Amino acid sequence: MSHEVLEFDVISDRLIEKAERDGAETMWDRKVAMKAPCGFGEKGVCCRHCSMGPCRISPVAGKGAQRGLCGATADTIVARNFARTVAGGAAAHSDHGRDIAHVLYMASEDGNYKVKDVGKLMNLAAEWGVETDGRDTYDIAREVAEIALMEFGKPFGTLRFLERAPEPRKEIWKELGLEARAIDKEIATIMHSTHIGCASDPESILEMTMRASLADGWGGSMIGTELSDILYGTPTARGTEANLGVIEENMVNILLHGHDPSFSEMVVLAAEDPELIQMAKDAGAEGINLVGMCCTGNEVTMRHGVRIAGNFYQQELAVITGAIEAVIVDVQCIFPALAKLADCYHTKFISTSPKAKIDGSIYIEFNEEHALETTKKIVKEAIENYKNRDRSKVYIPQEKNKAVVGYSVETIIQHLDKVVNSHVDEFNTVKPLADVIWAGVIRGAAGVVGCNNPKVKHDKSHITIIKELIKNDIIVVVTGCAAQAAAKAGLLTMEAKELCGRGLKEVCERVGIPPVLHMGSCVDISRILDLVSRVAKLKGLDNSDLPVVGVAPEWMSEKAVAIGTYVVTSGIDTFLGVTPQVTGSERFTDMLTNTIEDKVGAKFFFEEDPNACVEKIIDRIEEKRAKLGI
Ligand code: SF4
Ligand code: MSK
Repeated sequence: MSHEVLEFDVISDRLIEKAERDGAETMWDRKVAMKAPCGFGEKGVCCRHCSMGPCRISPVAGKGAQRGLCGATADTIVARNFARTVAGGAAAHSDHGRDIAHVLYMASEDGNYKVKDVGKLMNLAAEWGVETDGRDTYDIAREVAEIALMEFGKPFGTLRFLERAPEPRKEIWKELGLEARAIDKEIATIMHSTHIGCASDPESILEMTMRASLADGWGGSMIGTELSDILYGTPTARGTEANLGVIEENMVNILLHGHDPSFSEMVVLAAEDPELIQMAKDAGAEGINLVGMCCTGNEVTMRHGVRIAGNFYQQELAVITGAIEAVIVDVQCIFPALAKLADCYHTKFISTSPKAKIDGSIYIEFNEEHALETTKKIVKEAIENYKNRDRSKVYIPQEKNKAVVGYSVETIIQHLDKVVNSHVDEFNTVKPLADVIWAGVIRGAAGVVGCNNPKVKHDKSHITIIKELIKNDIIVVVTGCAAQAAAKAGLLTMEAKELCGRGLKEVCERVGIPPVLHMGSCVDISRILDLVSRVAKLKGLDNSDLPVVGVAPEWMSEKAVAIGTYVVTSGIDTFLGVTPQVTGSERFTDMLTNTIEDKVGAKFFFEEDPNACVEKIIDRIEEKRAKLGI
């Protein structure tokens, strides 16, 4: 077992040693067993799109196979693989968004799902031209939901939310033919065009990939975020705690992991049920302790303050504490390994989604019609399991940190309003934010997002980059597992202002915000698109003019590649701390890291060293400032 990756996090070190003693296997064991990754796969030059293959291209030019059997070159194969990765990521986010739209469609006054943020519903109805005068809220909600559902398969036209972009950005998309059409259509087009014997021109494959990525960011993800806020409430700033220390010795611990708030909201309700709390007490526990992980952890912490047990790499570690009665999951980012790991302890591993049945798990299907009934049944399973906990196998690290979470765009604007004391037209806008950036008090902004990846010391790149950015007066917004890394490191607190440069520190004090703002889950990167676009529109500029970047220091999922692509296509430079599987094609790599900028005004940077990454980010931000003359 390699302990090289553990220096940064002593908690993990202790738990991995415990796993060894308990005879439990972890990701780090499997990493050692895996040895070196396949060189062809790593460079993206292996194709198995048809059964004449798999074909793989020799890395040495002029030697060995330079084309697949059909004649596909490394450039074609890399481009096709990249496109399919983006299609996979866009499908995951968008199918999540579609599910939320279905839930909004079935919401009712007396049902499990209600409309919590009527104001946001009315705003969206107005944006989409839905009549609201004199109509019942749920009638309006149904019509809005139906329009949202049509965005997935409408035969004509382009996506409605693209209208939210600044005018120059819309022009660029129009000119390049990048305006995304129906979400499913864009994903299907990628799958079709990358079939054997279809597109082989990497330029055109990248263009259709960029268009499909917009169907994620400005389509499925934005629908997911907007409709979740309508149903479950727009997040507001609230306190929580983060890290494995939130697991309680004397309570029934339930770990909630996955992505879909329609499920997690109902688990929160079930865990608050007085009868079930009494049942837990009757079982000898002090109560029920619901804790979150990955993006579901972000969803429930933003809306309910549910504490965060950890991020992606910690899912196994939480089970290894021996104190988790049940891990309950829905979709995405769930290790199938949890089934075998749970068997080493008393933990019940319960999967709930027909889209993610997991071999070896207990399957209790969740459906929205019987939502609360089902989640109560699941919580009961956890309570009944409390008696089976083997106290001799329990070790809960005490480390945890306080955090403030829940900075939706609306909440950020409310905070900014507090410091406005002059013109009425400065209220309810991002003008104060733009003003401090233009004045140079804040040099720029960075969205730090994404996963953990065992190729990188877990959380180390996230934290190194975030700390250096705030030290250099660059305000940071975070989502996904990067947000949880920041929470665990204590960066989502007012106290973190002490780590900032003078300008950012002053802004934090005046506005009353931490220097690192938790904006939610992965689909909530659509909130970042919204925020950046509001600043650009206010200034009559394009996103690409702003001193703003995206960073994914430890990304691993297909969703992250889709995100990176839509962020770049939206005009925002994106820095990746893990190099994507494209380097087998110099041409395609150059397209992503260089020539794409000629088209959309932004590009990818691949930089695995976090300190070098920060230098490049700062250079880029200063370059943008110089161009703006600010
Ligand atoms: Fe080989 Fe072409 Fe088939 Fe890919 S599509 S496996 S390169 S023959
Ligand atoms: S959960 S996609 S590991 S951020 Fe959204 Fe975390 Fe990455 Fe999953």
